[in-house]
Amino acid sequence: MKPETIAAIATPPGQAGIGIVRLSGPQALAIATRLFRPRVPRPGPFPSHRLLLGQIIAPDDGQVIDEVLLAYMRAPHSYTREDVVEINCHSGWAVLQQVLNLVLQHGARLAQPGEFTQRAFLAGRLDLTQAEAVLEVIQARSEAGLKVAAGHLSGGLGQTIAGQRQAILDLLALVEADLDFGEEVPELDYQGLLPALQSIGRQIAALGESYGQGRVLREGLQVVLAGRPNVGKSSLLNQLLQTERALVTAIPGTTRDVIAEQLVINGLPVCLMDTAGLRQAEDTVEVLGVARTRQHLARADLVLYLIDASEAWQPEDTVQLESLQGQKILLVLNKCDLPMVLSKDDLTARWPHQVVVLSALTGAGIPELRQAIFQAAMHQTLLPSGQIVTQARHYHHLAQCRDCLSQAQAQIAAGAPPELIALDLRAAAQELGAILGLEIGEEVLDRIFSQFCLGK
Ligand SMILES: Nc1nc2c(ncn2[C@@H]2O[C@H](COP(=O)(O)OP(=O)(O)OP(=O)(O)O)[C@@H](O)[C@H]2O)c(=O)[nH]1
Ligand SMILES: [Mg+2]
Repeated sequence: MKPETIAAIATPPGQAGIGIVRLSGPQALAIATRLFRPRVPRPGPFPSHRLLLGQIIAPDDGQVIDEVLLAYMRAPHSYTREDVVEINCHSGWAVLQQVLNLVLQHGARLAQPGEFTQRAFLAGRLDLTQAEAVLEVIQARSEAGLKVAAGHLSGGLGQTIAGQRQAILDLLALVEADLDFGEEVPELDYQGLLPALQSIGRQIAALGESYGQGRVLREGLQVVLAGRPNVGKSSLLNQLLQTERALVTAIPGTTRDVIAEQLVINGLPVCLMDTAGLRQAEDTVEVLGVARTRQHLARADLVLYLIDASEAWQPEDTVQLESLQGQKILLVLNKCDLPMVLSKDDLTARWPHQVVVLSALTGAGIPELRQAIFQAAMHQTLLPSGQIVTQARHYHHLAQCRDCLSQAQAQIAAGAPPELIALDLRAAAQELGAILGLEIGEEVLDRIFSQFCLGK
């Protein structure tokens, strides 16, 4: 069966200079030539990879819908490897909708979200990591995130994974040869496979571990401002954002709800959350506020714990800090513009956390804080391959692969039958294959591509 021709508006809704209606499939050119009248008619076949000026005209009544630039990309030299037509219209709701309706009336059907990219994947133009990277590029919220996404799009991660998969398959081939032709080939030294297996296992584990950093690049670092009331959390939020976003008063318990704002530090996306001061709350609203603070603290990638430098150390801070054990904490010694009762040394002597001294009021120490936040996010050194995993799906398969490889090593060490070793190696290779989109179910593919926008 011939594939259907799909069409969608590929640009976001709203008024703008240009909006694009995109078609892909065997009927794309036939539909376009029925609706498009070029300014300069040319004999011969429709030129590929050229922008042509002309009009979109409704064939029924001859009404001119818009003046457009049309590009035809002949298969297989297109995004989907099918015939693709892009009609660059003026971007307004009515124009784009009318052009799309005409296209649909003349034989195309409306594309599902992500269906263009899905076709590119199914045609083998992209592996699944690259197809997923298309969405990652679109959604990137920072320079650093975009850089990683662009690397994935150009196939870097896919190649790394494919290389590891091939290494596992090579080992599997040795084991299978031993199983099938045991008598005819020299005996396989199973212990001799261990160093190679360990090396692959280490690389897979390192790739999996990069997900911590990858998730931050993709979703942003979740930073929570915490501390007793009145220590200057809201003031610090405002100072970092350079706006008067949160209310600041000298009354303890001013902030009740969590205020979340985005900022970018050295290209790193950060979600900064101001919270209600931690104390034995007095009224219902404050009790709810403190409970909410605790929820956000539990999910934080980094806690900025503020302490008022103009006051003596409060036992409550000891309690709060101890309750945050196991979390990544930066101690912020605020109000350094006032006579300081507490010093940086007092804190470093007592706590294992990094200390930044600043004034949320004057802005002194803010560059140092920004740097410390960035360093905290980038604590992991990049892998030699420079690859970072940003998708939970990839992380999951890498973890499974790593377990299969460990299992294979354990089997070899225990002198288990080769059939069992082969089983583990095959499973490990399958996990990496799933990342690349090999041997993967339609349901999983649909789920991946349904996250895309229409027209991509
Ligand atoms: N001198 C000085 N005062 C500050 C500084 N930071 C905050 N303050 C003052 O401290 C008081 C409390 O500041 P907030 O930012 O509202 O403190 P908070 O931690 O958000 O307080 P809650 O919302 O009640 O938990 C205000 O009067 C601020 O002006 C600082 O660096 N220096
Ligand atoms: Mg506040």
